[in-house]
Amino acid sequence: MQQSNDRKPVVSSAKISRRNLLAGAAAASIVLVQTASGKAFQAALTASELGSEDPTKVPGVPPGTLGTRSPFEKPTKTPSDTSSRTPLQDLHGMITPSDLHYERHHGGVPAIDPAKYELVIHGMVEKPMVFTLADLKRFPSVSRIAFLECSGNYRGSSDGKIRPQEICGLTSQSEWTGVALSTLFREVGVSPKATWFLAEGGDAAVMTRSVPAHKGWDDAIIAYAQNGEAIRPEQGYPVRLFLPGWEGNANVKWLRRIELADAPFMTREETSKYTEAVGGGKIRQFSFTMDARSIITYPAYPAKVEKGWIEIRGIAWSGRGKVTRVEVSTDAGKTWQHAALQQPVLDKAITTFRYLWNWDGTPTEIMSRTVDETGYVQPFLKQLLAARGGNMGYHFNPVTAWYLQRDGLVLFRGT
Ligand SMILES: Nc1nc2c(c(=O)[nH]1)N[C@H]1C(S)=C(S)[C@@H](COP(=O)(O)O)O[C@H]1N2
Ligand SMILES: [Mo]
Repeated sequence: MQQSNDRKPVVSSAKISRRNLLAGAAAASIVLVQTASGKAFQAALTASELGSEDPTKVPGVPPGTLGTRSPFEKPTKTPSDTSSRTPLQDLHGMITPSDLHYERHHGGVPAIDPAKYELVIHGMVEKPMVFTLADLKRFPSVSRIAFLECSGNYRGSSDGKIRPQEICGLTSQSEWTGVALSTLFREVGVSPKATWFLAEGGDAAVMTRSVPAHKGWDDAIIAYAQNGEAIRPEQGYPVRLFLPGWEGNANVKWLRRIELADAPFMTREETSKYTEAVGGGKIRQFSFTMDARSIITYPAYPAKVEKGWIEIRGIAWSGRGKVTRVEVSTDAGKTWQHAALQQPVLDKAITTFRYLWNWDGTPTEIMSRTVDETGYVQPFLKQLLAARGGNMGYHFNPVTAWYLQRDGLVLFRGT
């Protein structure tokens, strides 16, 4: 929908046409059969779409067994064989709807019966133990809102036609609930000499990672819930390891075993994968912390804007702690202004930001960068490449620039 009144923010390019509306009604018929009220809703929708019914003149749809997304709204992830990406440009606020949380799996999503689920904790402990899901739920619970991000979360494009979803949609945020790993460490009596633990998944990849024991004592969660309900199968049902601020890969899903030791295990995911060249012939290993990052999600490709007031919106996060500042530039990086941060700003969590800007219609580049509480400043791509000896790889968090063309189309620009 386009707006001609240039004192108001301009709304992005999606046009509401009769065709879109009909497609929406068709989607409704598929989705809504699951609910008792589905047929009624579909009928009401079709009628109002055709303009033959005034929704204030007919009874609405009765309550159902499951809520539904409006059939007019169709945010989707973009799946490949190995991952699927969150549509960052279609979302609002700090929580990712659970069905839009990104997915990354090395051997597909396993089907695990929660009644048969067991977590073994052994190795350098006083008393090796096996926990059922019910056992885990009896321990004191903790909840925390934090982001998760794959360390392979960067893509660029030469023609500029790439959305936030493709650039960095391998990040999402949920409220995670479970038992603190430190609670279980005390239960089994972890030896003070144990400095690492192995986390092993019960999927076809039997994915394993070594994690420093201090993270287990500090803030690791053995999570069984996400955004108020049981963790989704794609996120590790019934139980995953959640390591706030640390690279996605180490957050082992479908967790079935933890082994305490005094050295890392040197698994495939920390030797041949998930290591990165840092220049000077050196390779960095066990680079767990996700660096600070941000991206403007509006206006962003494929949005088209008009001159006048635009609320620049985006998300910012840091695995090192809280976001203290997001700076926005609307003149290709020459000058920077402070964006407003939505409160509360949480530790190791996605924060939304906004900056009101009056575009005079001259082509320009807009961009954002995060500064976190450690003083770390999100770098430009050329700085990252210089520091890494020209190598691309994991842990790429460059500033993303968007080019506003004269006609208002917004295109990706590398930095
Ligand atoms: N068991 C197991 N755990 C896993 C994976 C996997 O394939 N198997 N993928 C890892 C990777 S690479 C990432 S980025 C995150 C993705 O978590 P998500 O799918 O819940 O977003 O899980 C990690 N944990
Ligand atoms: Mo990942």
